[in-house]
Amino acid sequence: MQKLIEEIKKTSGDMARRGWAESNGGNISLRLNSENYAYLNEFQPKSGWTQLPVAMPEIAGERFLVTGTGRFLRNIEVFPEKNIGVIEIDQKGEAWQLLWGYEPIGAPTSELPAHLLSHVSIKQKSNNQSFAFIHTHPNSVIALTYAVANLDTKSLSRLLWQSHAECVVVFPQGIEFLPWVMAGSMDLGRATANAMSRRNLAVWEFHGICGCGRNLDEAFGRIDVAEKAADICLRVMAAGGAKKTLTETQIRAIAENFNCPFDESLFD
Ligand code: 2HA
Ligand code: ZN
Repeated sequence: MQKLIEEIKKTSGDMARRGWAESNGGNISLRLNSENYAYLNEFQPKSGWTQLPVAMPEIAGERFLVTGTGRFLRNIEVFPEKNIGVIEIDQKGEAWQLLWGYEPIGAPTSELPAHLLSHVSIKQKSNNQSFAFIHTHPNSVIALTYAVANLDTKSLSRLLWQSHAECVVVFPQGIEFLPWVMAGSMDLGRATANAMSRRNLAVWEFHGICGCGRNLDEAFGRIDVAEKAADICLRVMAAGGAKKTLTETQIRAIAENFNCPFDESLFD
């Protein structure tokens, strides 16, 4: 448990210092693997069962470390037990209860539908090897959703692949673009989980980005590279627009060189 707390402190502190997590913006969840169960088994549940908005039998019985609603990511380093909690899903995947955290009282992030539904997707697609999901508010990714007309998954993926040569290696499946939907809604949760079934990153128009990974470092790293590419892209636009760019042939060559099978359909 201490190791998990250290991991989430590192990630949340980095997110806050990068300016990705103003006020209570951004949230993190980590599906716990069985190594972490022993510690938590000693705890009495701290709450009754709260119904999930939809049944998720795929994650029945699973435990998640989740940041708290209304809590600030920048405070996790100082008071982890107030700002994060561990929830357990019941044996039918229909409800959650609190095992630890959110002191003195609290609940998981308002984006719980996006987190849990995405965990269903990433557990399946990774053959149970992916455990981390992050949602956050990085400036350049958000600004790009205002600055570029008619963004969609193809144009956004290509724009970022072209803006920074690392991108096709870090997110060869591209980045899903999700048109604006109300924060915290089931619609946003469903759309995000659907995106996570085929990609590791999804942009929420006018709002932020989500990323998944085997662990917090991988999820964070993917978002970090996408944000860097968005920042470069905006700087190029501010400098009068691209006079040249990485070509499709060069992007293909990079993907091949690093052995990254990428989503060809994004070049159609
Ligand atoms: O937790 O980021 O999208 C605050 C948010 C909602
Ligand atoms: Zn948000």
